[in-house]
Amino acid sequence: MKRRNFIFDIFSVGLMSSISSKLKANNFNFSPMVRSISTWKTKEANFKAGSLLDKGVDALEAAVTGVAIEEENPKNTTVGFGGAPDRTGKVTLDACVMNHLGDCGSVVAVENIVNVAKLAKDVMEKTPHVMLAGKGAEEFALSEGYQKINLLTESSKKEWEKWLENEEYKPLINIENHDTIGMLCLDKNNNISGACTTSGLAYKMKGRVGDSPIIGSGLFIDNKIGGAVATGLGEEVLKTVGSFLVVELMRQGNSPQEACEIAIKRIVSSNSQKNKFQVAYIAMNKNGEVGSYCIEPGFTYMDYVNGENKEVITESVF
Ligand code: SD4
Repeated sequence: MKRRNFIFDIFSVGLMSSISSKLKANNFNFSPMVRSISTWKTKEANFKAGSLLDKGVDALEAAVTGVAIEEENPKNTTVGFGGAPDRTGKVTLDACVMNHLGDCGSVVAVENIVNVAKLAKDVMEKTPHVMLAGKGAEEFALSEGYQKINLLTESSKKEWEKWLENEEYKPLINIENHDTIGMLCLDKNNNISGACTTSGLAYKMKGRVGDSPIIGSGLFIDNKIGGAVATGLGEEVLKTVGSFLVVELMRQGNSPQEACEIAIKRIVSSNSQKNKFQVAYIAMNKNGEVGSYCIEPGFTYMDYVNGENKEVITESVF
């Protein structure tokens, strides 16, 4: 190599690394931050995920470990163990996961297994399929060493028996009765992944499946753009493929906040029942910016960033 070229090479390498560290210092298109957001008052779960991200755990592992806290919490009657049953008294769970590579896994209408988000991850990683339903999902779980557990707690059973007296199905979903957990995590490698897990709507028809385990409705990730998760009346989220819509709106240049607002307003404008139900989205983009919007007041989400885990009140249409 000629001396001039050699000097030029050394100079250009030095210049590039100084530019790159300036970009990093200014946070320009580079996000060494970690962040975790999750639906409703899922404080402990979000803190768990956020602390794992801080330790360098990857986004999907952090999300699945975080949401497991709610799946195992008998007091959360919308997720996992202690979830409200369908109208025949059976607790059936739905969950899905999606990672930064665009791989996803899902389980629907699963009985007797607590950690269904992890099960969805196992479907993604250990089977040639994306979705397993009912008995097939349960058998797969048992073959993977999951424990068979009766998910109906005494208190959920009592509530269901009370419900049977009138059998009125009015899923007025809001803070009083809902805490399905959808979680989005951004890890140290600037990868986004997510998980969503629920027992669905209390006293739903046998066999009913909502948005939560449906990729694109309950959860969607595109690692080039960002991710979104939904909670609320699943039927309304399914009709607009809600989480996919939020991510596509971000792709078109909208901020996470703007994307959630447009997607929620689309549901409201095409719905004659308008304020009779709740739907909420939370979203995060590749730069770690977040947003959230809902139909009815009352929805909050957890936000872990820089070691701090805060509850954030979401603005609503009404
Ligand atoms: C469903 N979207 O099954 C879920 C319910 C939910 O908080 O989010 N509850 O329709």
